[in-house]
Amino acid sequence: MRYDNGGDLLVAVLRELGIDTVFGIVSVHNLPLVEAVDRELRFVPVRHEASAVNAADAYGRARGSLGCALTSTGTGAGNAAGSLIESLSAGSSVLHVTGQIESEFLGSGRGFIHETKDQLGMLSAVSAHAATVPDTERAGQILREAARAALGGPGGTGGPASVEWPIDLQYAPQTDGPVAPEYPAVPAPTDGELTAAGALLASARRPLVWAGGGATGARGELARLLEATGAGLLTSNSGRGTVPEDHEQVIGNFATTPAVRGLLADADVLVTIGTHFRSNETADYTLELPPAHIQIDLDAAALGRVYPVTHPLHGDAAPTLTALIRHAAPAEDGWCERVRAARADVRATLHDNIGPQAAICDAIRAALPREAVVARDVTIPSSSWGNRLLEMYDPRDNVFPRGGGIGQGLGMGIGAALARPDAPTVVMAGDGGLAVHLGELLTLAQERPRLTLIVFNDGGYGVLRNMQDRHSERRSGVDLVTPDFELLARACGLPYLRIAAEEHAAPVIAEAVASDGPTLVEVDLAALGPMKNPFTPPVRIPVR
Ligand SMILES: Cc1ncc(C[n+]2csc(CCOP(=O)(O)OP(=O)(O)O)c2C)c(N)n1
Repeated sequence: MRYDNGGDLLVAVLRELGIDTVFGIVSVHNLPLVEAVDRELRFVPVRHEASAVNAADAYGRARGSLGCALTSTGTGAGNAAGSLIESLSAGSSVLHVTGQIESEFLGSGRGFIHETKDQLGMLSAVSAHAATVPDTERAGQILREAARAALGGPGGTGGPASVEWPIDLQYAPQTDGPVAPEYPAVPAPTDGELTAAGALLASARRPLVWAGGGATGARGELARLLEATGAGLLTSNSGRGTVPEDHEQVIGNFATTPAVRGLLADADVLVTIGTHFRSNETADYTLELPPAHIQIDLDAAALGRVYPVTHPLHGDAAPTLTALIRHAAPAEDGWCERVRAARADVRATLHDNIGPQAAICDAIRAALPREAVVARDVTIPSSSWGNRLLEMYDPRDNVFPRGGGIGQGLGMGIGAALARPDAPTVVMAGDGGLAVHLGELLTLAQERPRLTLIVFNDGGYGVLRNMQDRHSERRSGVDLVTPDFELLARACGLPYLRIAAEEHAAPVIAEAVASDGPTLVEVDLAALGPMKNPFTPPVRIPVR
């Protein structure tokens, strides 16, 4: 197959991948790519390359597939790096295509416009896969290999894949031939390992299950395991919604609460599936887990990395769970009731602790259809209740920066909203996180997706302010100037609504979510009133 230039070839590959929307910033070093995408698909001109990657990342997450970002050489590619780190941390699927200087001058250090030192090395450091297009015969192959690496697919764990493409080669006619995809073999536990783990599961009287992001491909199997055993399900933040969170055995992302610690202390078998046991989900790895531990993971390095494992099962979640379920037996009388009681307890306690913000949590869930994306920046309302109490029914709806970097929520929300135009999207952001990429308000105003942006305004970096108030003698770098959000919304041509009291929450959020375009909702936290206790993150501070 021949194409007039690289842009036409990129469009053909994106169509194969089912991608209809691409996020990026145009440049002299990606012009043929941007023009072809804009002509044939949808090109969304965001205002910062980091947001292009965030939007592409969330587009992929919200569809359970892959997103694409286009950036420029040098500073443009460098600007993308922070968000590529987020995708690397999440194992999410981003195809990042970036420019490069003319192939003739590559690596010559002449100071060619936008040239940078070892761009491929930089991309390799922040991507799961990175490659350079070397000529006009192999661009299609390089792009497809990158997409395959990003998607993970059988045997792979996925992540961002970057392709740099010299500008002279982008302009040149391309030839492209079909290349049979080569997938690594999918690992699977041995029959002996499965039999031993099955025997342990069959003996379990008080089982618990813990699901991470690696379980999201085994939704039905996980639900069947819960039904067959009566086990309670804990999840990491990434595993949320794998089984809908209104299922009465789903305790969810509450592992470190007193009620769940009690349950963990009494459980006799724990089955964990595709989870990292991140520091913030295990109280810096101090959370105690039952010693009898069946751990399923596609990544051999994850087995036993954080917690000891008695029965490691190296394999894909769905087939491994299917094999295990054959051995499942019901728990002892009363266990399932304890699980349900713990579920109710942790939710009621948190609902109470967050004070007036509970009205906002309830209003979001009441206004949204069951399947709608909630994209969250790193702000106190996310960390305290958005990541736990606000129910999720599908992992594709649960978009948040797993690496904890602020400023990514709005870009992610825009990507998700354009990926899923049939349902409204909500973004939760703090005034501090929003300020990082305030320019994306203009992308929002331009593209006008069905997106409600809720800005929790506390005049600065609240979470660090709370930490300093608790542990330090003075505040440093946390009290910030915030814009008048009403004026800002007006300047951007965005509708604006305000929540300054609990009773505003339901009508305001219902109105915003019902709109067929964007709305900026400001929550005036000073007017709304405090939570019962100031929120501080679960990080260790040495005694000073
Ligand atoms: C990229 C990045 N820079 C710095 C931080 C440190 N940090 C974590 S939360 C936070 C404050 C966020 O403020 P805001 O969005 O207003 O939310 P609030 O804490 O006030 O709820 C900062 C600076 C971070 N997580 N990521």
